[in-house]
Amino acid sequence: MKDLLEEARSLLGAARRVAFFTGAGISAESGVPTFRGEDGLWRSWRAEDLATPQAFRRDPRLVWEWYVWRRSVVSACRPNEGHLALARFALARPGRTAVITQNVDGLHREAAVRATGGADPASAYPLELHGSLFRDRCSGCGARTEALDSVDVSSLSTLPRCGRCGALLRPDVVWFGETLEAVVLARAMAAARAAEVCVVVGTSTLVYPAAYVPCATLEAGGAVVEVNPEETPLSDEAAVVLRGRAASLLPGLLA
Ligand code: BJW
Ligand code: ZN
Repeated sequence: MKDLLEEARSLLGAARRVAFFTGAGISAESGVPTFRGEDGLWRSWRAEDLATPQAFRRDPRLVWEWYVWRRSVVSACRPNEGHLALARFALARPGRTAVITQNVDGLHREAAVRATGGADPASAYPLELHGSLFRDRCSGCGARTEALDSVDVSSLSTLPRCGRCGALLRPDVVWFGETLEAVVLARAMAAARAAEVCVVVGTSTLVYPAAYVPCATLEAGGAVVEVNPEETPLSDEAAVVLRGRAASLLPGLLA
């Protein structure tokens, strides 16, 4: 492992531009559940019942109930040493580092704010491909708002509605069958193409089009470094695979 860590460090040292592509695994050690692991969310709930526009049309109360629970779980979680190491790396290389995440938990952003100690954290803010758990969006007109402090899920009539058009509000996340925000996806793909190294952390790389992000680095002649305790479909393509947990490995990799 020491040799592999050194190999990955030298790839990063030689790279002018670096992209990070992260998934649920980077937040696992903060206490945020992943989706597909042993204790993953999709082991206890069916994505079709909760994370599709059809599910929201069928039973918006049920979907809201699940997201209120998710918000309460994630609100109690703080960034771990992996998020913080990544944020420090990005802040030290403004304009040369892109943080691209599938996560909706806001922990990269919080890590950036913590790591600056008051200076401008923006260069370590992530591109959030799947939205944010802490924003709402109108299911009618699309207007976005900060997440409400509390949502009354006791009945359909108490669910939050848009102040502009009266349609139901929903969490501003990307469900299966929905398109990702085109500008955000385009910026992520451009950053991945421009990067000599893409560090892929804690994602099963099963969900598309997000999983095309590291492919863009590979197609442009760059290298992938994978940090994950388990094998993924991307592992064979990676120049270096670091088998282990993000919060343990990233501080050493990125110091
Ligand atoms: C650790 C660790 C530690 C553990 N340290 N690591 C092309 C091919 C095939 C299918 C499709 C395709 N194009 C589109 C599709 C369909 C679909 C899709 O991808 N399906 C596949 C699953 C088969 N995609 C979509 O529907 C997307 N939309 C779209 O394509 O629109 C165009 C279109 C429109 C209409 C019709 C047709 C096309 C949208 C996808 C939206 C995904 N949304 C979710 C929910 C977000 C909201 C919420 O959170 O509630 O996003 S699903 C869920 O999966 C979430 C995640 O962001 C995403 C990825 O999961 P992730 O992060 O990889 O987590 P896990 O759990 O899978 O993996 C964790 C990893 O961490 C594991 O590898 C562990 O080993 C590791 N780990 N501990 C480091 N400590
Ligand atoms: Zn509206």
